Parts: sequence; structure tokens; C-alpha cells
Amino acid sequence: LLGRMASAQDLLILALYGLLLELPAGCHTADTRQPRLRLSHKELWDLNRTSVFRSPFGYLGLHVMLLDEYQERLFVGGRDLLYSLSLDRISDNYREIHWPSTPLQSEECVIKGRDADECANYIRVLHRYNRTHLLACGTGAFDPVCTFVRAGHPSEGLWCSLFQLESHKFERGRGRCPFDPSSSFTSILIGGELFTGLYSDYWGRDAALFRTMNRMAHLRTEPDNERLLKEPKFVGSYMIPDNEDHDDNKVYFFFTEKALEAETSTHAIYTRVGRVCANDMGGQRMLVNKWTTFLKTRLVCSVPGRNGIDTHFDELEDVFLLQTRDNKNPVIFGLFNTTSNIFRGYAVCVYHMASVRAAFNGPYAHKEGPEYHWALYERKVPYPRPGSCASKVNGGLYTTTKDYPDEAVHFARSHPLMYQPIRPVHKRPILVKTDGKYNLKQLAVDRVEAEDGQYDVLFIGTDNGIVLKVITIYNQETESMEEVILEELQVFKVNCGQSYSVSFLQQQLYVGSESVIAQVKFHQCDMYGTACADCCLARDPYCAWDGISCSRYYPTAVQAKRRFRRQDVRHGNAAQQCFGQQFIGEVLERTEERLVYGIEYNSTLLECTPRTLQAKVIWFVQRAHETKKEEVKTDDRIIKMDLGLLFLKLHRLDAGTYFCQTVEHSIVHTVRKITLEVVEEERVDEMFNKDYEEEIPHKMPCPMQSSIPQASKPWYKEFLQLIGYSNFQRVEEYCEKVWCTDKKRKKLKMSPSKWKYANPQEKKTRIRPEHYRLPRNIADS
Ligand SMILES: *[C@@H]1O[C@H](CO)[C@@H](O)[C@H](O)[C@H]1NC(C)=O
Ligand SMILES: *[C@@H]1O[C@H](CO)[C@@H](O)[C@H](O)[C@H]1NC(C)=O
Ligand SMILES: *[C@@H]1O[C@H](CO)[C@@H](O)[C@H](O)[C@H]1NC(C)=O
Ligand SMILES: CC(=O)N[C@H]1CO[C@H](CO)[C@@H](O)[C@@H]1O
Repeated sequence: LLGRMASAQDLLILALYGLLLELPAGCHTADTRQPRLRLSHKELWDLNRTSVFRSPFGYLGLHVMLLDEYQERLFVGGRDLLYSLSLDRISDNYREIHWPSTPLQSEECVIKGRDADECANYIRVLHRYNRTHLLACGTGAFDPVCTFVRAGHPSEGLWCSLFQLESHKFERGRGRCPFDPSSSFTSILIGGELFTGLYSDYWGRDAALFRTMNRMAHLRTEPDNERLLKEPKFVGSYMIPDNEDHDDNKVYFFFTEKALEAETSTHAIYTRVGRVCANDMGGQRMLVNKWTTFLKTRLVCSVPGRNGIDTHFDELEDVFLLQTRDNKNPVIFGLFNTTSNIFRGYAVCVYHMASVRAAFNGPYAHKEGPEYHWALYERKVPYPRPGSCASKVNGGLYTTTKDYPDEAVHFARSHPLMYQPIRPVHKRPILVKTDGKYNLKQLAVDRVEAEDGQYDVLFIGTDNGIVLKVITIYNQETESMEEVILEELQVFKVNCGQSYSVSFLQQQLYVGSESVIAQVKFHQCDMYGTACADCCLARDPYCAWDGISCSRYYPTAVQAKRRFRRQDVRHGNAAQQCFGQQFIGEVLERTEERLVYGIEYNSTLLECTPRTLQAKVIWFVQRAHETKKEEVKTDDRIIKMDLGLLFLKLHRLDAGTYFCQTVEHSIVHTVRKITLEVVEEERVDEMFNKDYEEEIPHKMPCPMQSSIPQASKPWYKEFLQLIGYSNFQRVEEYCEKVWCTDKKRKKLKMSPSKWKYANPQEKKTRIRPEHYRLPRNIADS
């Protein structure tokens, strides 16, 4: 609204925004929209969960990745460069090809007015062509070029020639690769033929779907026909067979475009699925060397609203095809953005091939003339049905589209749009994000067998280097989706993720950015802890408690092992699963104990940040000289924060033992036990005035190095400053006295150990680094 003219659609969406936000909130006590675990870049490294390949040039200009499970290589195309990386350990054992544009090409490109940067050779096409060669094409300084790359399997011998450009085989790449490194593009190689969706000319005006290569005639969509494609953004392409007859194979293109049929708004963008027969030969008298089988329809991803008005997510950002055992019926996952000026949000929708086929087998959309509306075409449809392939399955009457009757070709040309859109499974997204926390960019999906069924694990990449690992659970009764963000992984520190590939064999995700390719393991079960309850609460379909630890779940494990197995992805009901496993004892064992000194009338924080962000935190206190524990009552002096319990003004009576407990799915953890000693005001003055080491060693000890980790010092200092200690000198001094510096520790090294704890009964516990987390912004600074 802010000074901008909002369209009626926007206002409608804005009105719906309120409704939409009601959806995800439910009966949950804790905030399940938070990721359960958040792992920083450093933690991922420390856990050996990730490793990276860094371009020796410091820059990659990544545009395309090709994952080759058979050769166990990841091929990467960037600016003037091609890499072959090891899937297993991405940082080791890489091979490189330098393939710049020629000086002459670059010069001409710059003369024509392009930036020097654009005049490099950006590799945008990489496909396995045959057993020994890849097909590669680059933008070649706004003059696309293709060639073959020798990349055989090590078993084929010839290690030295394993990754090599066939420089004598350069060919013009027009129609196979865009001129502009930044224009949208998709390509797929099938049977030696390259299918592309691209802007095929120098000026980036001619958007088309192409088929180019050797054996078959080059084919494309008609130029300048807005009904076919209007300012499309190409997102993905796949070949999906309809049946066993190869002549019936179809290639599907996923893109967005300006929708002519959206008559209410001239600039509406819709997501489309377009398809062609792979064996299309074009027409004989009409549509010569043009597709005769091209059809398209709208791909809908929307949240049903009250009053029948839906909230639409129309801008496809990424598409992922999850292969199933039946290659004719993969599952399609789409990641969508909104197109509205006001309402921002993302959604993931899932589609079955049956709905896709139903739309293409349904009625055509029709527009009688400029004065008419788009409507259902109800008259007779010619034979063969436009959009069907020249195949035996379709009667075998025609062996090529060139033989199709003029009437059928003419109809196909004038009716490329289907009337019915494709709707998602459950008629709603499986995931909706409207909190503005993340900008979702990429999507990959792995289907996992768990004890209580099958789960699709979504790996969603954001534009700031984060990967979210999410499962969604459909509740039949309430017709609603529960989304569980299992992990938030900070794969890159700052750079944005740009490209995604997954290896199901390796169980790894490969994420490309400007200068780095990272591999990330799908799962790391031992990280959840060894207790049965820890493992069950994680709800990670990859992991189950095996009687001893949390480990990778295999549905086919031998009977003996299965007996001990505990997992409950759907409910995370650890209490039931782990009954009799003495989980509570095990959990308690891990409670950290701390000793904290607070100054009377000053503020103090009892820090407790549970590892899982979905747990509810409850504080209990057992005050000095009392035997009973009671829940801490918060008010405007004692505040419960994400970081812990904050006392704005400490009283003498606050001294006692504090228990930080988390509750998650009715499992209670005592995460931390903190003994708070209150230093009375008079003693503080003494402390600053006298040499306190001699005076009150037992009152102001230096805690053991291990009980307050090094990293916590600057954080405490910052905290003191945050809450209003403007005098930095004073803070330094204060920290020096209360928490000790290295210098002081060295000085105290010789002192008797009883000085290190005010209360000799305090049990010393080792703090495991993974249980100690700093708030991110402070840790980074
Ligand atoms: C880290 O993981 C790799 C493979 O994923 C393995 O080869 C290596 O031994 C691991 N290193 C450590 C320290 O665990
Ligand atoms: C693969 O294709 C390349 C390029 O056409 C050709 O040179 C090579 O001989 C082919 N390899 C095999 C094994 O057919
Ligand atoms: C989503 O759409 C908005 C508006 O078109 C755009 O600013 C934003 O960058 C898009 N998000 C992503 C992740 O591309
Ligand atoms: C040690 C210390 O910093 N004490 C401060 C506690 O708060 C009072 C005012 O509220 C300050 O004057 C003290 O310096």
C-alpha cells in the first residue's frame, strides 16, 4: 500500500493473509514452526557433516551441476571452467578444464557493448552423452558454443585422458545454449537429442522450446507467437514416459509466463507445465520444423480460503522430480513464490502424474476472438487428438507427425492451452512459509522408509546459505498438514546457495554457491544423543534407537536388531516408545551443573539455551535453606528469555539452585542446574577497593576453566554492556574479577582446588561443546 497502487488482487490477498496465518498455528504448545535443531556452519564442520570444494581461482561462476552416480562424480560448469569432483569426498581428487572464450570472441563481445564479465564462457549445458563423453555448451562471449568432454569411468582405463575437452569438435550452440549467462534456461538430453527451453537470440527476445542435435530435424516453437510462450522463465525439464511404447515418450517443461487467459490482470504470472512428444517431426505443410504436439496448462499451488477464494503461489522457483519404482509415475514437487507486491510467501506443492495426464487429456481452452473470453472448447476435437504422439499405442495409424491431417495440426496450433489446471495432492500445499524468515530458492526430496511409514524429506535451500530439512505429515481427519523442520543447517556462512544436486546412493546433498561447492550428509543420527528418548524426539525418519545408540534406520535390518528398534516419526512419542528403557536416568546424567555469581541489585542472566528449539522451557528453583523445588514465577523483574532466565535486579533471596527443564512431547529434560550465589552489595565494594584475591578467595573464586567455556567471556561482557553498563573499563574490571581472564587463571593455578568452588559439594561436570551454544550474532562478532 505504501504509496503504491495496490491491485484488487493484492488487496484480496492481503485480506487473506490474516486467514492464512491462522493455519499453521494449532494445538502445539511449543513453537513447532521453529527448526528443532539449528546447526551453525562451524558445528557442521565439527561434526564432519560437511566438506567443501573451493575453486583454486577463488571464483566459480557456477551455472550447472551434473551428478553422475555411476561414475561417482559431480561435474560442475562455471565461468570458463569445468570441474569433475569426487562424490565421496568433494575436496579431494578433482580434475579441471579451462575453457575460456577466444580473445577474438571476447573482443567482439565487448565491442558490441557487453560487460567484460558477461563476455566470458559460462558453461550452461552439461549432460552425459555416452559412456565416454559429456556434452557441454557455454555462452562463449554471447556466441554459444558446444563440444564434447571426454569423461570416462576409471574402469575404462586411461586415467590421464579422463577429463578432457575435445577441442576439435566445437560446434555453434545456438538453440542449445543461451547467449546471456544470466537468462533463464533449462535443458535435457534424451536419446542423443537436446531439448531446451531458452532465449535463443543475442538480444534475449526469442523465447522458445528447441530440440537440436544430430539425427532428428531441428524443431522449435513458432517465433513471435504469444499464445505459446509469453515472456517465460524456464525452470526445469524432464522426460516422463506414458507407457512402454518409446514413441509415446513425452518431454515436460516447467516454466512461468505471463498468462493471456488471466483477463482480470494484464500482468498476471502463472506457472505452467508444457509438453511435447519426444519424437515430434513437425508438420508437412503447416508447422514445418515446429512442434505439432505442444500443449500447456496451469500448475496451481494455492491455499483454499474461506468463501472459496484461494491464496495463490504463482511463481515457480524450483521443481524436483522424485523417481519412484514406477518410472512412468514420478512425484513432482514444486517450490513456489508469490507474485503479489504486498503479500510475501513460499509454498511447496506436490503433484501426481495422474493429475498431470488428466489435465492434458481434458478439454482445451478456447477463445473465439478478441472480444470473447477464454472458455471451454466444447465442439468436436480432430483425430488424432492434438498433443498425442505418433505411436503404436495411439492406433499406429501415423508413424510421424508429418502425416497428421491438416485439420489436426491446425487445431494444435490454435489450441495450445488446456482448460483444466493441474491441482496439487490434497488440494493444498504441503508446506507454507509466510513468516518472511527465509527466502526459499531450491528444493530436493528424498523418500525414506521409516518404522511408521514412508516420509518425503525435503531439503530446501534459502538465498542465505541455509538448508532446511523438513518433513510434512498429513492429518486425514483434520485435512491439515503438520510440518516439522528437523534441522536448519547453515551450509554457507554468507554466500547464497545457487544450485542443488542430490545423490541418493551417497545420501548427500551437493550445494553450489558463487565460489564453493559443499557436500552435506542427509543425516547424522549420533548427533541426537545416545538415549532412546533423544532419538525418538528427533522424529528424524533416517534415525532410530537401536538399543544402544541413535543410528541409521534400515527397514530391512535383521530381526534380532529390529526387536530393540524404537522410532516414532509421526508423533515423536518418546514416552511410549522408550517405556522401560530407563531413558529418564540417562537423560538426567547429562545435566550440566554451573555456578553463577550475581551482584546484588544488578542484573544477572542464568543462561540456558536448549539444543532443541521446539522444546518448552520451564524454570524451577530450590532456594537456599529450602528443600522444596518450585516453579520460578516471572514478573517484570525476572524475565524468561530465549537465552535463559534474566534477573533485572537481583535480590539476596534469589540465591538458590535453579533447574532449567525442557518439555518436549511430554518428555522432561533437566538441561542445566545452576547454583546462583548473590554477592551482597557491601562485599562488591570491598572487592573493588581491596585486593580481593587475598581477602575473599572463597567468595569470588575463578571457576574451573571447563565449567565456563572460554567463549562465554566476551558474551558476558557484551551482555553487561547491553543492559546498560556504559563504562567499559568498569565492565572489564568486573569481568576480570567475576569470571577471570586467562591471566588470572594462570595466577591462580597454584592455588588449592577448594578455592575454585565456593561449595565443595558442587560436582564438576564436563561440558560437552555441542551442548554449549552461543547466540549466533554474538558468537559471530
Ligand atoms: C569424515 O567423513 C568422511 C567421509 O564422510 C570420513 O572419510 C572421515 O574419516 C571422517 N572424519 C572424521 C574425523 O570422522
Ligand atoms: C561418444 O560420443 C563421442 C562424440 O560423438 C564419440 O567421439 C565417442 O566415440 C562416443 N563413444 C562411444 C563409446 O560411443
Ligand atoms: C520471490 O518473489 C519476490 C517478488 O517477485 C522476489 O523479490 C524474491 O526475490 C523472490 N524470492 C526468491 C527466493 O527468488
Ligand atoms: C559491580 C557493579 O557493576 N555494580 C553495579 C550494580 O548496579 C549499580 C547501580 O544499579 C551500580 O552502581 C554498580 O556499579
